[in-house]
Amino acid sequence: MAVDSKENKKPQSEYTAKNINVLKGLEAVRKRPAMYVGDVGSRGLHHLINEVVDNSIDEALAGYNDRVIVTLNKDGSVTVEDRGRGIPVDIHPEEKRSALEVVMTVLHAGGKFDKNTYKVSGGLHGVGVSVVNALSEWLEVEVRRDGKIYFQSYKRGVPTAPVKVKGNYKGDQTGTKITFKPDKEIFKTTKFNFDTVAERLRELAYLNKNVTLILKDEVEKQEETYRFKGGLVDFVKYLDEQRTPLHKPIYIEGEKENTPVEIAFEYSDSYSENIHTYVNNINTVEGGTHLVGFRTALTRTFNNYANKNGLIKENSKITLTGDDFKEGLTAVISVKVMEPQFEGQTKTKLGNSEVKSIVETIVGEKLSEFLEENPSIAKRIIEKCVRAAEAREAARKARDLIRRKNALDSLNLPGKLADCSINDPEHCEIYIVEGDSAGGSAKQGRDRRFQAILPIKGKILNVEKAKINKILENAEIQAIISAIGAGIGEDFDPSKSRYGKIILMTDADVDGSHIRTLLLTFLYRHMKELIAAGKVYIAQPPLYKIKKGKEEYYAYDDNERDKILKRLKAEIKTKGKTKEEEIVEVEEGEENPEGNTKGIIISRYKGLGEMNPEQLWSTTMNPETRTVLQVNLESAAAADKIFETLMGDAVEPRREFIEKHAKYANLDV
Ligand code: 0RA
Repeated sequence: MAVDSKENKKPQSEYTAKNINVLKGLEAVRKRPAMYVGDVGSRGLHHLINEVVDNSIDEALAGYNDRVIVTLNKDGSVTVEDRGRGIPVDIHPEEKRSALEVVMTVLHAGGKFDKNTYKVSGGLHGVGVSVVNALSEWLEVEVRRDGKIYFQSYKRGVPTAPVKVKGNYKGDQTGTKITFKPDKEIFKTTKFNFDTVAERLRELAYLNKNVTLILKDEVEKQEETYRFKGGLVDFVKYLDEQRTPLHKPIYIEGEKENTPVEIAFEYSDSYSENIHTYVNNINTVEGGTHLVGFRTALTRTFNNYANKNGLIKENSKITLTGDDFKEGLTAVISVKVMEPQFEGQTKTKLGNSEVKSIVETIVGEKLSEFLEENPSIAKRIIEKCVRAAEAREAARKARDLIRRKNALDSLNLPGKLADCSINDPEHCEIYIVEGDSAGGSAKQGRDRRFQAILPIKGKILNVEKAKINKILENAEIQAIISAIGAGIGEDFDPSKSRYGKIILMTDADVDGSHIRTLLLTFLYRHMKELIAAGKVYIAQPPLYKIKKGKEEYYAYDDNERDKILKRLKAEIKTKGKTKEEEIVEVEEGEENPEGNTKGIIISRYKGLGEMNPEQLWSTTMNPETRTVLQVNLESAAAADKIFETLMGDAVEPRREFIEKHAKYANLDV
């Protein structure tokens, strides 16, 4: 039975017009997929799953769904199955065809049905399942609703037939099941990564404590179930797994003006601050009004309590400022907003001004109550903040001392910086390069108009383990701060960055990746806004140069090397003069044993310094031909864990992490 049989009775012209609109919509998505899913690489690919899962979670937020199962199928497709109400199937009053078909084929149709839910309306989220459909080779949807199982399938977003009823189901379990195969004509890669999917599902499980999220991998035969009854409290414990907390997490929950607020936080013995904020399950990495409300209430409530209970000695000259409450704080803030406004460079900053006072009021009330009831925890936290205030004072002195020497100041650029000649930050980039010899090549190879080079000597300080005054005394770190020119600590102002791109260029070996991690840790802890604004990049130097006669090729990974080798060998063979065994592969520098010109010379770049300036320019620095990886904070919580794991004190988790990820690491053996 065709559910939308009415459609067939409609005048042909109107039906055709509808279809043309749908095709135009799909075409727009397929023409510029990056506008809808961010990019056509792995990130955009995984966004497809997130988009469908977000819809299932929206059903949970509306109170109708308690379980989502994501299955990575053997054929490369993905199934997302929920126990929500099921996508409506009745005839859509304006479109005059099944609402299911409309939701699946019309851009932005998904959210138009019921306004009274916490839907996502900005950024890359909430573009709708029709986008997933448009970017899939095929997609099948099955809806259980009103006792019937409805079905429709699509090819590249176009229905293959009207919605039909496949059968009936027993019981009263409604729901939606969507299976899609990402289109390889669109995506550069169509291989899903279990860990990437798992990370988002885990995050969603923390944020939605009533929902069970299950991830199944039919290829590798693995399965994970995420369900955290403690919600945000469990999230905070997880984030602080390797730190030593001063107390049990403090949990605050409340609702005002239809805006539910949920917060968990705790203080640990660490120096860094780790706050993760969410609006409607979206990670707002640039913060916003909810964060401001939280900080304001935190500072005021603790200060009031401390004064009232004589916890700050009157003669100590110490006033606790917002910064003193940051040290060692791990917090997760989750708010649900009906009509969120997202602002900022990456549209991940909450703009709704009313949310500040909502959060501020709820935290103010609930936290005062908590402190009254738990005086010993209150005392412990305040003592910690007083120590932070004292350290801040010491750091200020250290900074002033260094500043008197002008070492952090961009007016006094470091001697080894080769600056660019253009003055416009937007078009300028700085390469922070490992080692003087690579730095030298980079200086000669660069386009000096817009590329600056800052060579860094060896391993910079591990900021995860050092106090702020030690960090500021470090010469390499001083050079970076002064070259970037955006200040540090209380003076840090990302808009003052002298460069639009900060590109880290290190060797492709273990030391290089360690140095890169140290640099990233520093930027993440002290200049996070630059990362949030998408200004930090990682250069991708080639791993191999492959030479055949006068021809030269570069390979950026082993796969690419093998492809090039295969092609070159085939070329040599077809010329009929050489057998496979006669083709010699030698390392550059080694003598070619036979003096055989048919030989292929493979050189593995052990370090950037092995490349001459021209090679460095053409493979790694020329904007026309290079690849640079943009560092993002999409999974800031995960990044935080990784930095703590790799750079913190605990040894065992670091070993486990390295062992687990060793197969992905670029180990130079
Ligand atoms: C439109 C309206 C409603 C729900 C949905 C779409 C919906 C979409 C997806 C995608 C995956 N799972 C889904 N579940 C539901 C509201 C339903 C109603 O008003 O009954």
